[in-house]
Amino acid sequence: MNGTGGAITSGGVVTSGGVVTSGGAITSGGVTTSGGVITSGGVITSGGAPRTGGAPRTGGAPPSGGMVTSGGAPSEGGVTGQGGATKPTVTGGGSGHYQMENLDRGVVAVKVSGGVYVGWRMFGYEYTGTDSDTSYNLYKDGTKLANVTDSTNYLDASGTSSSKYTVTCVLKGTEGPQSTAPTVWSQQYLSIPITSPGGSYSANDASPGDLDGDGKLDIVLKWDPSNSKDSASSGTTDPCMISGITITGKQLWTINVGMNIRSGAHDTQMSVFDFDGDGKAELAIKTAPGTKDGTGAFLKTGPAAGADNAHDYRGPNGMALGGPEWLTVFSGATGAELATVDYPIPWGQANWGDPSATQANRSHRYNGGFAWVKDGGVATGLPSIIQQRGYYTRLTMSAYTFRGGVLAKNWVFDSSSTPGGSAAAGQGDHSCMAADVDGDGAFEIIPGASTINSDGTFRCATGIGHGDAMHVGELVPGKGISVYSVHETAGGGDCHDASTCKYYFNVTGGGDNGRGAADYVGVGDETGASCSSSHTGNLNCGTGATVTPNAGSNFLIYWNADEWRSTLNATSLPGGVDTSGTSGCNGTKNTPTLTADMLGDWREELVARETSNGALRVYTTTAVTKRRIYTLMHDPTYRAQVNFEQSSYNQPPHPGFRISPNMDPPPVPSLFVK
Ligand SMILES: [Ca+2]
Ligand SMILES: [Ca+2]
Ligand SMILES: [Ca+2]
Ligand SMILES: [Ca+2]
Repeated sequence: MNGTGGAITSGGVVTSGGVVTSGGAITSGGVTTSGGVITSGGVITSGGAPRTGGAPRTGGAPPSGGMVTSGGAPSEGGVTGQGGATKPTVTGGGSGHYQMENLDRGVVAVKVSGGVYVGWRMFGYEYTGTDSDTSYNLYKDGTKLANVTDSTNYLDASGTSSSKYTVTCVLKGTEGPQSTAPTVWSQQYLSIPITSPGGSYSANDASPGDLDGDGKLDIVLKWDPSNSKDSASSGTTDPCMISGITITGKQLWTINVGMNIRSGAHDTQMSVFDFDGDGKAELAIKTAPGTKDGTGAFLKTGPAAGADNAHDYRGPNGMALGGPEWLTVFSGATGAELATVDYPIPWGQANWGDPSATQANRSHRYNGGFAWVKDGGVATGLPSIIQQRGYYTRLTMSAYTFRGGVLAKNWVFDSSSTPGGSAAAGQGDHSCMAADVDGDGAFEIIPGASTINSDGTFRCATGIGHGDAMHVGELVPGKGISVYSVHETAGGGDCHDASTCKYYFNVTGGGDNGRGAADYVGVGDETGASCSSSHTGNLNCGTGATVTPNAGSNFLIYWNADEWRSTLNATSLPGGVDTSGTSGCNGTKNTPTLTADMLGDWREELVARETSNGALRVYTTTAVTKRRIYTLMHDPTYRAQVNFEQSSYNQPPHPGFRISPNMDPPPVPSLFVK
């Protein structure tokens, strides 16, 4: 029910006053008894987020003003200047700003030639900034083996393949609960069996999330048919399929995206995170008539109700033109449709830069992920689904929330209509990333040569135009978030400040520069990361001076005992780790299925597909390190970028702080987990 006053029992919108018993949104005044959003005034009795004022009785996060009558704790090291920033009562840990994942200890044990390597997670809220506050007790077969103070890994020289390792955290003298004990791996990877949805399909990109709420990160896997197409090419494809698979190998569901959305790197972009804060991740993607959810049913909510699911909307080049376009949130646990709304920006008319005869290439260019952007202009620390359409000319970016069962527009940026936004037209790459570029507790969105503010307004653009590859992180020490991008038309590449779009260096010429990477990868100068590409060589990201360390042009992985990051092509791990039987993805791009801190200590795991597509393998390092960092999945910048990693031309995630041998202590992350 929509309108003034009134009551809705679930979902829906009331524009003023009224009562919502679950989910739903009231734009002013009113009461919601659980979940829901009130944009001004009003009362929420549990959960929910009133945008200004308002009084959630338990839990809830009043982002400005307001009060919490029970539970709640002032954020620590989080947002200042918002006034009254408080956070929900949490049982899982942390009392800070960002809603993050309640992960388990992630203990891995691997049989190695010198015994058993054991690694585990430090949670973000176990790090106070004072190293001596936190240590870990490692137990073997129930007996304490060691108190580990300088790292979160250990080599047990007397370990055997039947040893059982558990870990506790000792925080300011208090020992916490025991972790569960993993089975010791007999090789350097965990094998996860997967089932192809058909003979022509290969396992493609993946994004992690805790689908079943047990604290273990699971995998949302995109399946690519052999006839998938780049958006610049004509022709029909078999449908894109997406599977949910637990890390223990349980096949949860498969979604069939259907004939009206083509298969290709630029089409289906997977937003994966716990959007409603119930402890389980959801998946959000663009959908259309013909999409079947993970239960095998056609979509049926919102605009999908009564749709003609047999209708073929594809035009002469194989891409849908003018048919219904939707955004759907699916349950990560069951694959079931939870909510469907119209896609934020429809295909529409000839304003994408496409020639009128085809009308599809540039309008069917998408990116997607999630970020903690502002809600109603306020940094709530709550996640939004991010979906981008267009970047060659018209560039649009949309933020949607899914809370209390309601999928709702947060904001939409459109270079064609947002005030000042025309400067972002054409300023996007074949990827998208997110980071808080101004330290106000809300993420800006970085499509490439432009930055969109966390409230959906325009922030800045370099004007250099489109490029194929982009890296976003602390590439210049002490200077916050910077962006390295290679250039297509302009040639060369640049590194610029993500907050102001001012160049640290800008090199042009030499034609289309299709690949590039940036990070601290090797012995030498730590005054800047290496911004590398085959066209420009290796340049100090802060000065543009030629340097020696080569960051390559593909992926990167934290793997070694020291803090330098390693280059990663396809599935070729550093140090000659045997990855035979695995393959990269996406043709000449040759990207891994996924790199992320999935298990063990802060260093990254490689998730690789077996060439046969019969399994995914999760490789973990066994190089003992003396460096302790909390799990990178509790660094907000890294966590958001892990989700954007799968988008279009995959790019590796970067943390929000510099990791290299002479690094500063990591920042204390401000987070809470359910
Ligand atoms: Ca799980
Ligand atoms: Ca959820
Ligand atoms: Ca910000
Ligand atoms: Ca790890």
